[in-house]
Amino acid sequence: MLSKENSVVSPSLSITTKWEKPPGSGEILAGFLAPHPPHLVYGENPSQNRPKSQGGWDTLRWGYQRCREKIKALKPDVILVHSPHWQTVVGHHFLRVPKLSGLSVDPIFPHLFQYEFEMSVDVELADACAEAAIEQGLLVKQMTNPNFRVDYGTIVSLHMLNPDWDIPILGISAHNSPYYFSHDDAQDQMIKLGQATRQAIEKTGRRAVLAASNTLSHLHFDREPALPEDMSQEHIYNFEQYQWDMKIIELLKQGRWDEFQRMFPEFIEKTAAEIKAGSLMWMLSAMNFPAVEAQVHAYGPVIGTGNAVMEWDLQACRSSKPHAEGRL
Ligand code: 2X7
Ligand code: FE2
Repeated sequence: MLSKENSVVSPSLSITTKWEKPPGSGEILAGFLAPHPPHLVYGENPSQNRPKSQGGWDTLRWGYQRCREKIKALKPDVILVHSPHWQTVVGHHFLRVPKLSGLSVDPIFPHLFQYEFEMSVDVELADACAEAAIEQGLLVKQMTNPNFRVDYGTIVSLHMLNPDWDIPILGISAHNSPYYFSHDDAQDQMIKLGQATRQAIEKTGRRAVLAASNTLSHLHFDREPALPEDMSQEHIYNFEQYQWDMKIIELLKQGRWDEFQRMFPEFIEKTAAEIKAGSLMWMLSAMNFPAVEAQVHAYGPVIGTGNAVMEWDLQACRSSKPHAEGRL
């Protein structure tokens, strides 16, 4: 357990931490590309969401169903999620309140998402991540406001992966300032944040699952059908966006990381891809750009955007090929 005087609240503190679990025993079990259109929760009709639907976006929801079963079987200690809709201008922030609850509303789609959330946060891991990120030279802050309203990106990905909410979580913000400066600088920061996350997971002995809360192509329609879940109206924005998504999914699936990194800026430019926010790069870096074939559980449009639900099963890979992990 972290003692109070050792907790990380500011990058300027120098910290010596003591952890409950033996160091070095933690590992990342799996990573998921877990897009967060609020439509998916709306389509599920969970008790926490006030608006009610007649379903919709089934292919994506079926894909998430398979991920849930996998996560249940893995029994992780924690699920970490990086969300583009928790935007922080000064530094990378970590949720650091043990219990959070409240109402989260999507500002663009309030008629689809008004969700009463309740979650347990792994604050020890938040401290370890902050400490490791500071060592990487990143600007970091801990989010300690007990009344903090968690963003819909964090909630949708987590709900779709674990609707029982019986696993502690750790939310990480999207520090968007680097994007104003340069694309390369921004993604370099996400690579460092990923490395720091991995170090913290190992150090604290956590068995962790990661979630990158990102849509791929992000051009979307500016009008909704009268019934948002009318699937006869739903399709990808245009053929070019679809082709881009397929190209990127293939590279991700096969772990062709050099090509992926080369294409990344053009993909963002041509499709306004939400991976610009860095969630996917953070997760790939935390997983050390694994030489593992990823599983595509689903691909589908939401109001024209391209969404893939994908899984990197590192644990299965470790048991079959102990040296296969880590290409970069
Ligand atoms: O935040 C989103 C998104 N990324 C994609 C589609 C629709 C709504 O919200
Ligand atoms: Fe989004």
